[in-house]
Amino acid sequence: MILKLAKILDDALLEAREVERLTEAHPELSLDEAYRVQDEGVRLRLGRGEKVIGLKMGLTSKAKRDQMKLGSPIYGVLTDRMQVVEGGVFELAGKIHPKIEPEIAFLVGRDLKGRVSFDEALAACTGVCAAMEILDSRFKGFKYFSLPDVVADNCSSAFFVLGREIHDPRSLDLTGLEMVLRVGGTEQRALSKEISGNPVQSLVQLCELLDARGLSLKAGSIVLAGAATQAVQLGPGVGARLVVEGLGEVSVEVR
Ligand code: OOG
Ligand code: MG
Repeated sequence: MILKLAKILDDALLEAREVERLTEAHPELSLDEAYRVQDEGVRLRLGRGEKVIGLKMGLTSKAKRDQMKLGSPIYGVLTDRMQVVEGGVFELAGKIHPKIEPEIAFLVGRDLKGRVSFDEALAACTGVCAAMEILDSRFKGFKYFSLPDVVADNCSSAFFVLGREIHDPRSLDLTGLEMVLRVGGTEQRALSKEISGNPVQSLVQLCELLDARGLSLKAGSIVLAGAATQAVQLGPGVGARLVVEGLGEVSVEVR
């Protein structure tokens, strides 16, 4: 069943097509099984030459948990093909119903195994930057799904873009940075503490989630800490630009 479900989502991704939530046909799908579907989906992508370059945390802010009506943090995988160049063009062609959201990303310089403290997580980070994640749920409507659905679907992840300025995470107070995301005429604002109280705490939570599955965070990983505000729908000709106080900006053009 795991491989079959992974194939359904992988085909949807390749064909840019919405599918029914997996729990419609498999209401018994557990969170553990959902992570195995995610693993299998990643394996299919590695088979096509993609490389894992990091992980993303999801639902680490109240704004996101409220938007998706889901309760707890989850993680997904980032591959090299998901990275959009900063200031580059994001093509809507071949996408389903993409949304963009404001994030903070960490560069992790050494392996983090087992459960880690806040200070251990911070000490392992070699850099922090502004980032945006582009979500593109493979599920119909991109409005409602359960935790196992979204975990199986690699937590809706599709693309991400990192700011060019890399800062030392120890040189900034990561709780009070103002984040302003402008998409077309809309504006989303939040302080960075909306992400897990402090985005470093998202790394602590990620290590906990990985450890529970017998996995660990690898040196060299990029980690998206989760969105500070709700995600915003992308449309043609609508640029997206995030400015994070102290970390600079990150933008994409949308066509
Ligand atoms: C789930 C992914 C959430 C975040 O930053 O909170 C996420 C979704 O909203 O579809 O990436
Ligand atoms: Mg996100």
